[in-house]
Amino acid sequence: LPRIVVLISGGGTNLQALIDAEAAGTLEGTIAGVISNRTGVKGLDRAESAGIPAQVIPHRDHDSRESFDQALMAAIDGFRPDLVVLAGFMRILTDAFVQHYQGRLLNIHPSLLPAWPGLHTHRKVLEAGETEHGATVHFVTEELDGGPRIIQGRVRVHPDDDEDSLAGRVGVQERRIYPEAVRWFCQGRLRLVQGRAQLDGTPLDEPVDI
Ligand code: 3YE
Repeated sequence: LPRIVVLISGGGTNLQALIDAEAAGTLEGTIAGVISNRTGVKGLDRAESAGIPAQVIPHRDHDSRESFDQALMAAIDGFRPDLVVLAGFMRILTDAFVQHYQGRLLNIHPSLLPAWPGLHTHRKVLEAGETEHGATVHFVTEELDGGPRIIQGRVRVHPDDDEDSLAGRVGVQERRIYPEAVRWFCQGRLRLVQGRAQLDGTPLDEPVDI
């Protein structure tokens, strides 16, 4: 089975969705390790409960982004992954890191990219009066939240929504689309070819909408 390393910074709800998919036999890969840049987060308990080796690489132990990323790469490569999955991992990665895992590094972002890259997406969506919102899985490139998109899940914005209600509804979509994208990768159906995402050999000009 393809080996997956999951990077987290917090609660690990998307990690849990991947753990559940593996347990259900639908992931078609195995989570070989979990790495957090923060100690004491709930995602580490989720890994332990599932019997998955977990490690902490605190970014605060490093005085440069390059040094942290090199330590992170060494830890990740110790698990010999075929795929690295960012699941609520909150660090901007260096070009050297991104290039090392080119074509085997995925992220999930809580907006319908290319709309609303960066932080505080639910607040921005509400402030802009948008009626639609969602989540996107994409290949990671040097540009934050700018890599080729793979799959999106949409939600309607309700007139009485606040950031929390919106985050909850978007989270449901995240936990649906991330295991699906990881499954495609593990099946060998999802690839990055000449900087473009391909599913079943067909370039994805638009992400799959489910
Ligand atoms: N790095 C690159 N390209 C990408 N990291 C992520 C996606 C992605 C990536 O597509 N090159 C905002 C969080 C960014 C931020 O400024 N973070 C701080 C640290 C904040 C903290 O530690 O709490 C920083 O300096 O990195 C994953 C999502 C990153 C979100």
